[in-house]
Amino acid sequence: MITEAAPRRALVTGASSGIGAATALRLTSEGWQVFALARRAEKLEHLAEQEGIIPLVCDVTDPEQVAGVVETITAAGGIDTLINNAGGALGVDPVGTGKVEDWRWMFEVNVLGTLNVTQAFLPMLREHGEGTVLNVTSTAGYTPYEGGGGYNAAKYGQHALTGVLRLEEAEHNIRVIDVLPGMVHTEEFTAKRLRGDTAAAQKVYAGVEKPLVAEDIAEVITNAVTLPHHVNLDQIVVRPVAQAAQHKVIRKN
Ligand code: 8X3
Repeated sequence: MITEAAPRRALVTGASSGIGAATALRLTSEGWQVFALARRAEKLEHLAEQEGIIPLVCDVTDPEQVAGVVETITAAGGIDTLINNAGGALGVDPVGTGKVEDWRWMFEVNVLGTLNVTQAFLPMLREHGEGTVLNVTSTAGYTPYEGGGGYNAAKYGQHALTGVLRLEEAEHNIRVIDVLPGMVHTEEFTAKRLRGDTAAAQKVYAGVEKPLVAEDIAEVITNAVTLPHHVNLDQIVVRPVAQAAQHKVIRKN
């Protein structure tokens, strides 16, 4: 008798735009069922139309809201894969003058958001028997750069959390993957970091012929989570060719 394998099921946080939205779309195009999580309902509308995507509104920094999402997803059949993508940067100030509230926000969303969602879903992933956690951190998580300040600190923190989780959860057969993107040209990331200064945001990518786009990272994520479960790509650093290192970006005029 031929039986069809059950579809894989993932939760993607920060799914309303950029890497998160592209990942939700890419996974569903491969037959996955995806719970797409974001803070703002109206930003999820475009995904709600996609077959295979179930949008869920939730702020990952609020443990009560996250607990509600666990209930909803449990009732809907659960997940085998958690993709912690929610995060972001705010400001490019030097350490000497950086704003504590910016640092706090970055720590909340990148580190504590990942912690909240991971803690909430670990029992489900352990019970599944072949769970996967994939955290989207950043090259800012292992290379400091001027103006990186709070973002570097937060991403180093999230990167460390990811490494510890891999060590602790191996005995529960949960693989833990760290994807560290470099320069990715998305609608929101740099605009938010530069507090809406879109002209300055454009300059970040000026002359870079082919920065990465969200779909590139979505492809990397999809490949990593669809490999046989015993294959764990611990850390995947993804940069455009034009960004050989944080400080070395090839720009053409
Ligand atoms: C984004 C990469 O280079 O802006 O996470 O720090 S970078």
